[in-house]
Amino acid sequence: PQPRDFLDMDRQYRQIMYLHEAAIQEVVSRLNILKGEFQFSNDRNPISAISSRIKSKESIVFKMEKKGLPMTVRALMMNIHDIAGVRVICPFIEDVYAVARMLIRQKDIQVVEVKDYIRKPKENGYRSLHLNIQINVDFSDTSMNVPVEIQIRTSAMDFWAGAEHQLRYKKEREFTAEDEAKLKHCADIMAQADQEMQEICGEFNLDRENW
Ligand code: 0O2
Repeated sequence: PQPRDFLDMDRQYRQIMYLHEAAIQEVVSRLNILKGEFQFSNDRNPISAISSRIKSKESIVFKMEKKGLPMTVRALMMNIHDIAGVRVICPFIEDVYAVARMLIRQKDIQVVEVKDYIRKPKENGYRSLHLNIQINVDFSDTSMNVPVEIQIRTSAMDFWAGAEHQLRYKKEREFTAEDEAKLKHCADIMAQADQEMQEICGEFNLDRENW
């Protein structure tokens, strides 16, 4: 490649990142509106926390490599759907589904795929509800549908996923089968706690089926 090609690639990469940053702003803003609405109405809040991230360059390259894809703009846009990531933490399991419904019914949000790792946890015990959506973003002279991965989970699920992620990426020590089993056991404890908390929530009449 010529030096000018490098400049072109860099510009295209920054453009793609900007598109996704704009989409994150849209989604986070809608979630903040919902969160604020529940604060205002003095009801309990199904949203405890909202965070977001743009996938790092390293993580993108690693994923493209894993999928055996060429590092082109087209391949990137077609195959990596979690460049923009938004995470929502909820107190109770049913809140996770309630928040998902609130998002899905919004106009100009299209659901591309739902991965329910709560009803069907991953083998290692990972639980979370993933919504792969496209949100319409207006720019100066055009509007575009941009993909965003929204992960919605309880605090217990988030505690486990955060800790597991840290351990998995520790370079000093290989992840053994025994580690996997111990972590799976912890995931089961979290799932049990979530279940019992949900039951208590029901007993206090805090379930809101029409949310
Ligand atoms: P990071 O650092 O969060 O960016 P696809 O996107 O459909 O090609 P993929 O990547 O398997 O396939 O999608 P999936 O299953 O929806 O998972 C994507 C993201 O979910 C991961 O992103 C993690 O954030 C989270 N995740 C999935 N499985 C696990 C797990 O076992 N443990 C933890 N801690 N998180 C998990 P990345 O790209 O792996 O990482």
